[in-house]
Parts: sequence; structure tokens; C-alpha cells
Amino acid sequence: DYNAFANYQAPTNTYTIDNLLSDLKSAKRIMIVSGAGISTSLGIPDFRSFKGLYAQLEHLNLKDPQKVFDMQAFQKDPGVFYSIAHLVLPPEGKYSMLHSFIKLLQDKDKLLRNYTQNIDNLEARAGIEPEKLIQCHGSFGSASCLTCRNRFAGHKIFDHIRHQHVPRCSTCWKTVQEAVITHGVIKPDITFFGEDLPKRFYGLLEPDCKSCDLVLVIGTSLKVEPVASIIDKVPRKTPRILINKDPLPDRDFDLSLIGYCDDVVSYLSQHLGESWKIPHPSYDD
Ligand code: CNA
Repeated sequence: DYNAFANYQAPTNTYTIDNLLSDLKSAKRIMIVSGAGISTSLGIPDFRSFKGLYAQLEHLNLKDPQKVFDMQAFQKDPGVFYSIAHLVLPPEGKYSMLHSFIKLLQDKDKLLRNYTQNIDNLEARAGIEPEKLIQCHGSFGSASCLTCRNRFAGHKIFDHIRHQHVPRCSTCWKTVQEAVITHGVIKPDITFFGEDLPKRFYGLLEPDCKSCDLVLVIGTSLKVEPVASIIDKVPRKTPRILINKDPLPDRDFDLSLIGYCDDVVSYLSQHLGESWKIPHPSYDD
């Protein structure tokens, strides 16, 4: 069985940038696994870098900075999350070169799926179709009332987030029970620790891993499960490429391109030819 054999092949050390350029040209089903690093060029901090969000939260004296995104902690005091949420709010009117590159792959009919851990919703802003996009940890694109479950467009609470106020649903506000701190509180539809990932993630993951012909892992430390294990489900014969500021020495890639992801894809685009020129990354509302 060729596939079974291929799954257990030792990693090749001979995969080069030229192999990647040629695979990008021939690929038809590229899977992208992305993280906070694809948005840092826009000023949104990642979590775990030297000047990332976790470093910026030291003043809160939390034992574990992840607690800010913990559902139980949110239910105890939503104010803690809303005191820092503005730091990861997406900018308006722009996305990164890397988002634009993903859109280019979609336009070339090469994008199988983008599994993003990002919550900034900038993939959608860049024009990635809902069907091609799995926002594994949800996004700021929508928000819901914890009490009546009414759903709102995410931007409706952006001003609250900017001013570090806890937003509350106007329907539930009328019946507000002061004793219940989360009564009528609106929470962005981002997946907190302790919440489940979207059903689509589990439904599409296995077939996508089996059928993709190239995997690009971009701007992530691969520390958060279950996304961190996606690449282990991809058959060994499928090339797995890392594009990241920091190397991930404990993970198994055929090629690691270490640097700023916008620079790396600009380099690739220049070597792929005129039709691979990356469009300017901005949008009008
Ligand atoms: P992380 O653990 O902070 O890792 C980010 C990785 O990106 C690091 O390995 C960096 O080396 C790398 N990196 C940073 N900047 C660049 C760059 N310009 N080019 C290439 N690589 C870069 O973040 P992960 O995404 O791995 O962790 C998953 C968390 C982060 C998810 O739950 C997200 O919701 C969460 N997050 C999202 C955003 C966002 O939506 N923009 C921002 C901050 C955190």
C-alpha cells in the first residue's frame, strides 16, 4: 500500500525553496494553518513573542496570562477581558501582505482551506470565502449576549472595547439582575479556553488532511491544541512548510523559512512570476 508506506517515510532533508516554488505552481489543494504572526505587521501583538500580549499583561499579576481568555474567569469578571481586549482589536481598512497572499491562492483556485487560529477576522476582510475559511477560535466578526444568545455584528461592540467598557445587550439590560455579573453581557464570538471549537473544524479536518497536496504553517507557535496537531494528521508524503519568525525545532517540517512572513511571501511571489504578484492589502467599507 503506497500511502501507508509514504506515511512512514523518514522526513527528507532535500526539500528546497525550488521544490516549494514548483509545488506552489502545481498544487491544487493547499492547506494553510495560520496564527497571530500573520497579523503582527499590522500592530496586533501575538501571544507568546517577546513583546506579545502575554508580556504586556504582566501588570495584571495573573498567575497564568491565558486566564484572560478563560471562560470561567470571564464569567467571574468580564471586566478583566474588556480591560485588555482593545490590544487585539483589528485595525480598520487594512490587512497584511500575508492575508493578501492567501487570497491570491484562493483566486488561483489553489486554496483548499485556511485553518486560522486568529480572531481578528482579517481573513474574511481580505476576501477569503466562508467555505474556504475555518476560524478555529471564532472571531471578533460577531458577538453574542450570554443571557439571551442574541447575535450582533462584531463591530457594534468595538467602541465599548476601545473604551474598555463591558458591553451589555439592550434587551436583557431592561431586566438586569445586578447580582449576576454576567447578566446581559455581550461577548465576542471568540473561543475561550474551556469552550469547544466550531463543529466545521471537526467535520472537515480529516478529509482535508487526507486530500491536501501542500501544507503551509504560518505565524504560529503551534502551542494550542487541537490546531497544534493538525500537521501530524497529514500524510508524510505531503510537503509541510513552516513560515515563521521563530523556528519550531520540536516539530517536523520539510522546509522552514524563518523570517517575517510578509517578507517570505514577497520573496516567493517575486520568484514565481508576474501572475503571482500579491495585490495591495487594503479594503473599503
Ligand atoms: P503565538 O503563540 O503568540 O505565536 C505566534 C508565532 O508567530 C510565534 O511563533 C512568532 O515567532 C510568530 N510571528 C510573530 N510575528 C511574525 C511575523 N511577522 N512573521 C512570521 N511569524 C511571526 O500565537 P498562535 O497564533 O500560535 O497562538 C494561538 C492563539 C493566539 C489563538 O488562540 C489566537 O486567538 C491568539 N491570538 C490571535 C491574534 C489575532 O487574531 N491577530 C492576536 C493575538 C493572539
